Amino acid sequence: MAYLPLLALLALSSLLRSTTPAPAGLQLGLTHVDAGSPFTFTERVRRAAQRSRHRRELLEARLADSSGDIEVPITPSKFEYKLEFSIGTPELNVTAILDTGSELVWTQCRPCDPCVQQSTPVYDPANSSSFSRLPCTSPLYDYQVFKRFDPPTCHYAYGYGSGATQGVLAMETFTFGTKSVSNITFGCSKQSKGNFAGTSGIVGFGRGNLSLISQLGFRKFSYCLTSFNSSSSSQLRLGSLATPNGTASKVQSTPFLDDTNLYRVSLRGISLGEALLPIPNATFEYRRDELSGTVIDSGTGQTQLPNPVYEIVKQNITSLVGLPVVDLSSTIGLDLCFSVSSWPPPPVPDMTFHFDNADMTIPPANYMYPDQNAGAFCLVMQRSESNLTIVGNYQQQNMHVVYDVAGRMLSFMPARCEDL
Ligand SMILES: *[C@@H]1O[C@H](CO)[C@@H](O)[C@H](O)[C@H]1NC(C)=O
Ligand SMILES: *[C@@H]1O[C@H](CO)[C@@H](O)[C@H](O)[C@H]1NC(C)=O
Ligand SMILES: *[C@@H]1O[C@H](CO)[C@@H](O)[C@H](O)[C@H]1NC(C)=O
Ligand SMILES: *[C@@H]1O[C@H](CO)[C@@H](O)[C@H](O)[C@H]1NC(C)=O
Ligand SMILES: *[C@@H]1O[C@H](CO)[C@@H](O)[C@H](O)[C@H]1NC(C)=O
Ligand SMILES: *[C@@H]1O[C@H](CO)[C@@H](O)[C@H](O)[C@H]1NC(C)=O
Ligand SMILES: *[C@@H]1O[C@H](CO)[C@@H](O)[C@H](O)[C@H]1NC(C)=O
Ligand SMILES: *[C@@H]1O[C@H](CO)[C@@H](O)[C@H](O)[C@H]1NC(C)=O
Ligand SMILES: CC(=O)N[C@H]1CO[C@H](CO)[C@@H](O)[C@@H]1O
Repeated sequence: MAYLPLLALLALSSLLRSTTPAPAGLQLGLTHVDAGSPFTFTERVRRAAQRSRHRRELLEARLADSSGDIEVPITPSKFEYKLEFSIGTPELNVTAILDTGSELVWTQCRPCDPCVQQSTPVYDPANSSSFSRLPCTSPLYDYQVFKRFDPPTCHYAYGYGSGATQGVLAMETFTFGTKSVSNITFGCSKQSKGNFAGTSGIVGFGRGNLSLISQLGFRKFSYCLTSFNSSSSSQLRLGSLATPNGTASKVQSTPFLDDTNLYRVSLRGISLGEALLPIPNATFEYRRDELSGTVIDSGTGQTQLPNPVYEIVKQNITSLVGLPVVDLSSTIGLDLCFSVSSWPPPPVPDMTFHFDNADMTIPPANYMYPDQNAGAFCLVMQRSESNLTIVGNYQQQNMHVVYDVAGRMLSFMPARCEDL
């Protein structure tokens, strides 16, 4: 049986051939999971803080064990943005999570037991003329990301921390906006558990061959996330539309490092204003077989910094702000807040993440959070016990972020995402 995974590897790319030529580019709206919710601004920050922590646990578990069967403590949702599209013929509208940290595309399929609650009707393959199940002999069942069954079964299983999906592999027509693509390979989930924010499933935008971006044959995708407090939706662009805009000097690019499904980049240092923080650069180094290095993610809200890095950032921000520190971790979920008695709080400089060959400079609004109700001014980042750094989406607001998957390059530039 040892030859099977190898066979799966070799055969996979030829198995994943959707037959309708994909359009040159696609543009889709992205909605934050808390958009339209009754939560106050403070509650949204606290919820994002909680999700971010759980998301880190999920990514860490995935890096430690990539074989699909992952269990971390019971948690709320670990995802941040969702998109809309439709499945089948006739089309059924669904919403699903955008996940740059995984590759499988799946949706709940009737009959399912247990099903998780979703806000749209559950897709029924019996109602769709374009559904076709993959044969049980398909080598895809042995694909590396899936849990192995012994003896082999005609089921896939894929884990998301406390959540999971299990079902059959199939092909179906997916319609994005007005553009339909037939024979997308997906997981038809017969058993789902976890919190998927009321959506029908997940669309993986990871680096693997099963991800939507790979199946559509697009070389790249991008997103532009509107302000955290904005009611406007954000944008996801695929293919030719995901092109860096603006003058060459504003576009910064850093290569993706090889290795995992996750989008790894090389972070070298952090500056506050003009001052490079005294962080030993070995702290950011990527050491294989260790939870280390840096990942850029759309599904993590708040940037996760290794404890020694967090401490240096904290000390420097504390001396810059010069206000009394208050612990609001139980109410806002953030570790570093300052008590503000007169508004506005003192100005802070831009922060720069120095990546290999590229500087990501973010304005104060992308890392400090003023909460007038709580009388607090807080750093929107979290400390991590591991050495893994995750650049979260709060830090990526109002930036056009291009993932050139085929060219192995991350590019970004400031943008007014609401105006796109
Ligand atoms: C993905 O597909 C490419 C060719 O399209 C192939 O070279 C590569 O081995 C495949 N990767 C996996 C993990 O199957
Ligand atoms: C999709 O795949 C099915 C099963 O392999 C095949 O019968 C059908 O012709 C394909 N559809 C298109 C549009 O190529
Ligand atoms: C499905 O979504 C499209 C695009 O948003 C919309 O035009 C259409 O009315 C929706 N169909 C149903 C049945 O809700
Ligand atoms: C599936 O088809 C049945 C019978 O036509 C219909 O009652 C049901 O609403 C359909 N369900 C979905 C999810 O399309
Ligand atoms: C750390 O700094 C040293 C000396 O400046 C340099 O040679 C090395 O390449 C740096 N390492 C990283 C990972 O940036
Ligand atoms: C949203 O955040 C921006 C930037 O921090 C700020 O200028 C704006 O006033 C905020 N809007 C609301 C409604 O809080
Ligand atoms: C983080 O990396 C440092 C070396 O830079 C090492 O001493 C430390 O043990 C690592 N921490 C963890 C939790 O792996
Ligand atoms: C790029 O610039 C053009 C023209 O200014 C604009 O229409 C388009 O929306 C911009 N796209 C992005 C991703 O910024
Ligand atoms: C400007 C400033 O406060 N810099 C400090 C940043 O933190 C390091 C480590 O605590 C100090 O050595 C710097 O003086």
